[in-house]
Amino acid sequence: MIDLHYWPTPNGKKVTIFLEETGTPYRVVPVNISRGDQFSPEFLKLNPNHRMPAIVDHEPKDGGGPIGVFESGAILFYLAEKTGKFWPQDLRSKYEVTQWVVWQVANQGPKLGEAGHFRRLGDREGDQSYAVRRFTDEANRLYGVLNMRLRDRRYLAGDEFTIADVISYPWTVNWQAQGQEIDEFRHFKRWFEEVGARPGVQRGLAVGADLATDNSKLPPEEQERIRKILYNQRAIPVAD
Ligand SMILES: N[C@@H](CCC(=O)N[C@@H](CS)C(=O)NCC(=O)O)C(=O)O
Repeated sequence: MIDLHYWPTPNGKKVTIFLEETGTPYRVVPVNISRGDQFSPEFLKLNPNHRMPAIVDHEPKDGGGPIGVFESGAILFYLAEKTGKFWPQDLRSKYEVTQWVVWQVANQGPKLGEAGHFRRLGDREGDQSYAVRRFTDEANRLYGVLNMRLRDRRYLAGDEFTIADVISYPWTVNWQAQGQEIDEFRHFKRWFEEVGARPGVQRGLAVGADLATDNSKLPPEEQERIRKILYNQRAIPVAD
């Protein structure tokens, strides 16, 4: 059995989509990031970077003790290797997929995350117009990269649905909040609709819907408390 340390955000949904698509049994362990669960001593042992998702596989392939894995890209490589699904292993296909998984975690995730962050912030912390323009433009550039890539292939790595699609899709669901217009990206839109229609993807996206809260509907003091947890993070002191 796999324990999935999870909260329903785009990074978490990358893993639920994989698990639902492949029918891999798992158990959700909620990590309420608005409450600060990511800083608990137990979670820090699993991921010193205090971010979900993370997994613990209690039945690893080598027959040894439980294995913990953090970082969504590493988790998808691990699960794809374990199940033999969505990561073809011939040399050329393998690296076709690998480079797009790494592209997602190094480019699409961080930049779209910052686009959403600064666009939501308003002027609470002063004038954000440069940051909003910078990250909305970066988001636009990255949708352009997907659009160009999908112009002449069905999925990101070719004819087959792979972990490159699994990892990139959940970040595109909120294209409006990232300041984009989907009709500008015709080839991307075709892929977005096709991937979004897969039942496994829909099930994966829905996991934890009961856990999610719309923070913008909470009382102002509660919103402030959550902002302090999420947006004022500095190094955790380490004992000598
Ligand atoms: N590069 C990491 C990013 C994970 C990440 O940023 N997770 C966010 C939620 S989407 C988180 O746990 N945030 C907690 C916090 O900001 O304290 C991955 O791909 O797994």
